Amino acid sequence: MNFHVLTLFPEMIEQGMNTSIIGRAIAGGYLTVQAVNIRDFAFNKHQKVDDYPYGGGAGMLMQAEPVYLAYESVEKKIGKKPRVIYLTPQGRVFHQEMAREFAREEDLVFLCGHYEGIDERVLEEIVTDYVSIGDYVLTGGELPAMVMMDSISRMVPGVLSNQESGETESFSGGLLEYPQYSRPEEWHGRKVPPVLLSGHHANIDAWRREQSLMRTAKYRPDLLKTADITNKEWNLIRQWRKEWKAETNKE
Ligand code: 6GU
Repeated sequence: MNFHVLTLFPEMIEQGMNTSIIGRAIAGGYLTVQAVNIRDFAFNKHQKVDDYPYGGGAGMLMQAEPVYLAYESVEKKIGKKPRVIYLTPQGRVFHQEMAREFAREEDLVFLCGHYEGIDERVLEEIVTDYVSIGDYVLTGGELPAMVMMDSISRMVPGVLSNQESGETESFSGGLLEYPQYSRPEEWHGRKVPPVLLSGHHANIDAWRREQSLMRTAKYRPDLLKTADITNKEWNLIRQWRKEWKAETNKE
């Protein structure tokens, strides 16, 4: 996977993507991350890339031409038209399935906006996907681009070891992850659930499944609709809900 990031803050991308698992994947040749400085394509004396919006209004806009030339430098380099993701709160909200799908591309371009946005015409000409990372406003697209690159990377073959494998984690099977414990057996008076020390693997799997179901039902009930849940498990969830309701009525 080759990531190309069109940005006014290339250091932010370079600093942010060189640590931990992503850094290891870059060193191992599974990923490349190239930050393209849009300012390098501002062909005026002051390297200015922004201007006032026609019709008035607050703030400045990024101009079309430097963004286009930065994009074109990537297109020329890779010799094809890649998918171009524009990070914007107006986009589709990013989720795990999108990460899985983007991970199948050979090249991805991220376009990071700043100021009050980018001239609409260059967006119409180069952007293939408008993506948001959630319903809140950030000052620029760099953090969202890094969030997306992180989650896409871990879906790329070779980036995670078998040990770290993406598949048994939160959101696989559509449920939240079960709680985990390591040594010591007791900490601050809190004991590790005895079943985990039993060595009985079927019981451990059953306990973990139940914990996942319980957490999802409690904290993210919206996820239950699309998760793989048996009829027996639905009965269990209904039972818990009755109990939780009884508890809240007591308080
Ligand atoms: Cl992709 N960009 C900005 N500026 N703010 C956001 C966002 C993106 N996603 C959520 N908030």
